[in-house]
Amino acid sequence: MNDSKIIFAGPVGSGKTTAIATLSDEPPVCTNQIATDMTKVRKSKTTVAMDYGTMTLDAKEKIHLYGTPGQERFNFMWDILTTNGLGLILLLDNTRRDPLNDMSFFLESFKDYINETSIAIGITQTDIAPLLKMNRYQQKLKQHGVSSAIFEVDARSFNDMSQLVQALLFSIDPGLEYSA
Ligand SMILES: Nc1nc2c(ncn2[C@@H]2O[C@H](COP(=O)(O)OP(=O)(O)OP(=O)(O)O)[C@@H](O)[C@H]2O)c(=O)[nH]1
Ligand SMILES: [Mg+2]
Repeated sequence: MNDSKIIFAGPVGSGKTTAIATLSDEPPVCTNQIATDMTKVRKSKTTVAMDYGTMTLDAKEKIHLYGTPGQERFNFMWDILTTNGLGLILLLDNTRRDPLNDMSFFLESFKDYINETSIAIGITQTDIAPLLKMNRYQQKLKQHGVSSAIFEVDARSFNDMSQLVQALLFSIDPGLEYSA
């Protein structure tokens, strides 16, 4: 797999598939299947393997976007997809019961990858459930020893998602620029 890739992770319904569809230059590849379990309560379809899209960096270089399945039972894909790459975008769904706990879970699950690369965090669905105080997220990040940009985003918004990608790229190399 190409080195110029970004991984999207986060719980079911946090907007990973939507974000890749929003950002991708080409129609994305997705592996959404009808949900047959608890996931169904939240939405009808869920990713079972991965999402894939691309975007152009610096008018020349392509960045490959990979979305992971949110369901833990597909977590073998998390390891497969986090080989190499530039960094991780963690999407958290603010309507879930405990988004701070979700953040801890994913920081822990992707710990090695985050240590080797970089991370940026987007909190979605804040139009439905009001955002917890941002400093609660910052404190939790600190407890994990992680430094990350963190924004309220809507995965359906190109502007929001490209801001998040830019923050990730900036944390890797302030010279990298994404030409939206
Ligand atoms: N209201 C609102 N809806 C959002 C926002 N961000 C994403 N969505 C919607 O939330 C849903 C997210 O679904 P997906 O993109 O399939 O979520 P996912 O993270 O890929 O989920 P899994 O593949 O099951 O892990 C979609 O219906 C989006 O349109 C937001 O900020 N506000
Ligand atoms: Mg998905």
